[in-house]
Amino acid sequence: MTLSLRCLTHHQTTHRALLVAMAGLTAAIVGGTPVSQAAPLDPGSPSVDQAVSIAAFAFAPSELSVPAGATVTWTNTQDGVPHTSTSPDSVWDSGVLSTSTSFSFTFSDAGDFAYQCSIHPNMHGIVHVVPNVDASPAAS
Ligand SMILES: [Cu+2]
Repeated sequence: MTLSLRCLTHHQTTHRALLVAMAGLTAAIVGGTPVSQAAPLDPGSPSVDQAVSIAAFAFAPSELSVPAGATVTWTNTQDGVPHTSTSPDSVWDSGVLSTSTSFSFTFSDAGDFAYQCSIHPNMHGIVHVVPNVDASPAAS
């Protein structure tokens, strides 16, 4: 009985070691994937949230790309001037953002979403939402 118990223990140890090795391999594959963006994607989280500041009567950056599922947060950093982040297609509307207030919107669908400040219609921005491609290798 002692012998068979030891074998069972050995088997479990080997199995666990194999799992660890596989996890390391997966991490190596993901880590080796070329990343074109400056901020590397976190394999554990498909969302890459972005921040847009509103200052000097402009959105900064006025143009950005995010994967579907990402949340964009606009923050009015301009002293004493209210702004909005408003989709003309009513996809979102921040309402009036006074100084130092923020508004967040999560983009579920891919597409190009132009927006403007409803108070200052000459302020324009656009969010490019790209399809969220799962970079992790298929488990087989
Ligand atoms: Cu404005």
